[in-house]
Amino acid sequence: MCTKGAFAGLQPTFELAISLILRKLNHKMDRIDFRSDTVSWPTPAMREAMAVAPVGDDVYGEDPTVNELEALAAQMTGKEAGLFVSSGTMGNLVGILTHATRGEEIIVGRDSHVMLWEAGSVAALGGVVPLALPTDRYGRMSLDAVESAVRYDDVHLPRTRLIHVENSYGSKAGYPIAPDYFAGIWEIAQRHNLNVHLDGARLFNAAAALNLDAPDIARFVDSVTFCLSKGLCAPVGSVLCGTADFIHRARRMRKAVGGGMRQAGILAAAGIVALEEMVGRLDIDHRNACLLAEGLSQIRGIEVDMEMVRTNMVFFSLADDVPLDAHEIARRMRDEANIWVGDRDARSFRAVTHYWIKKSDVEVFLDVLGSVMMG
Ligand code: TLP
Repeated sequence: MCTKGAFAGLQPTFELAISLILRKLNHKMDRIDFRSDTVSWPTPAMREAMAVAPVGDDVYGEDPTVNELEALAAQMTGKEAGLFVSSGTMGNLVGILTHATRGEEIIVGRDSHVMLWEAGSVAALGGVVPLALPTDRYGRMSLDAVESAVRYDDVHLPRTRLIHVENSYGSKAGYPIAPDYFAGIWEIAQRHNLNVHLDGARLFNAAAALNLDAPDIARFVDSVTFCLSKGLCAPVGSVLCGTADFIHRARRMRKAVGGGMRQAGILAAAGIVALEEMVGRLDIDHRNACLLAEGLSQIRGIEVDMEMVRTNMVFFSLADDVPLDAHEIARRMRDEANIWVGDRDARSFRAVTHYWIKKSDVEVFLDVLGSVMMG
């Protein structure tokens, strides 16, 4: 039976509530999770901002916190307007379907996130045809191949509408691609009257690694989506940015795919903290990734391509003479030391650094992997 007033007199202060939550979480923090930066938890400052955020109905455009986040995101990417979406996948889907419609074609790297990890959504839901090109070691399509892939006007052919690019490039160890590549893509797009969309899930990592500001990269694209919920630690969300007119149209597409949220200011509040407090510290994650890679290269049987370690990801693999497989190694690290690493396939791994991975965790990771490798 629910007794009225059972909690009377129990009025914890806000600080007490936050400290109780954090204490409750602490026992889980023993886990050291390198699988992705998506596993990063919201910071205490985010939880606090979420609790006090002013909210409204965002589908009516009346949530002040969402509006503030969208304006801040637009400013930080050098675009006119922003649109808060639930995920990077939704940002790409809404962005691409706002540019291109059924039967139109997008030119895209064949190992890009949108091709490999988004459930084929642009084709499945939007009827958009991907023309997938190979990429080089860093995630760049050849500019000649892009130019030749643009269709001429013929009733038999899909109409080319968009070039899709990514930075940092996830499947190439999160490599940060320098802006001259995007300038080249942009020139092709201008010549053929195409648009360019950037999957900048980790745009701020790329910019930090290149010692640039995000607009130095995003100026070469019509639209960009970046994630708040990866290295920036927010619990949910991405922002799609572009011209005011583009975002106006994208808002309708977001509604169509079920992405219209109501009192989303609760989530956007964490996003604002992410942009204000977390962008400037990404270099720390990059330094930890470097440290990790250097340590890995000292472990017998581990191979790591140091040139590719530029942001917060380290891809590494097992030498041919190592009898163990990557799944077994990952399982043992998890079971024996509560350290989680991504096993990409039977011979290779991905480790991603983020706010909740400290330098000392990198050292523990190296110790544990070293001993698992020895037997
Ligand atoms: N990437 C995730 C997994 O899906 C692989 C990860 O752990 O790295 N673009 C890029 C470049 C991404 O890496 C991701 C997520 C997304 C888009 C999608 O973001 P979400 O997961 O928010 O839909």
